[in-house]
Amino acid sequence: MKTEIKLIKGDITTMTVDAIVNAANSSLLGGGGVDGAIHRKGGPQILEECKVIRNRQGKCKTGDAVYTSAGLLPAKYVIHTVGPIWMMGKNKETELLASCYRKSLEIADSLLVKSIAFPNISTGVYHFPKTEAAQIAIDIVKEFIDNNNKNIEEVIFVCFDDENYRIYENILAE
Ligand code: AR6
Repeated sequence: MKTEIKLIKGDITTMTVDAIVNAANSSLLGGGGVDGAIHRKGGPQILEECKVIRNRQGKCKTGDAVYTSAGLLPAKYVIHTVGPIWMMGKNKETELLASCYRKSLEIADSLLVKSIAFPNISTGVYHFPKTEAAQIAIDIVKEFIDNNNKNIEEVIFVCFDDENYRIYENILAE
């Protein structure tokens, strides 16, 4: 199977795909940025399911991922992953961000997801440098497609800001 990697500029909550990924925090109880938009537009169902997960397993660790339904959103699932807060590279941020992408892809593949959309995890209020974050995201997606993927046919990077869009455009053109 040939899996396609696509790049778009826009709002991930509008994506009609099997799964969208949320840049959540370890509480899983919502926040600002893309997380806020997903809960706002997806309605209370997503938060209810997040609370069930919290009651079962406690907080979600940085670098880990869980999934819920997508409530009122056009997607089927929301995969919530917790990116690292940038600490000048001293806190295993690179490995943890790679883990976010890898775990999200593993969950998606196990759910038989064919299309998945990622935001630029950790590059907002968590301040991960954008170029490095994009390189990690693209590397992990390519590695997963080449070595582990069974079901995913389309991976879409959804950039909300122009800077991230240009960075992804440049790296993907290489
Ligand atoms: N669609 C796609 N991307 C978006 C959207 C959207 N609707 N809105 C923002 N972005 P951030 P983080 C982009 O701050 O850095 C939350 O409060 C944005 O331009 O949402 O991982 C959580 O609860 C940026 O490139 O997430 C956590 O506490 C990217 O999404 C914390 O923020 C990520 O920015 C997580 O911080």
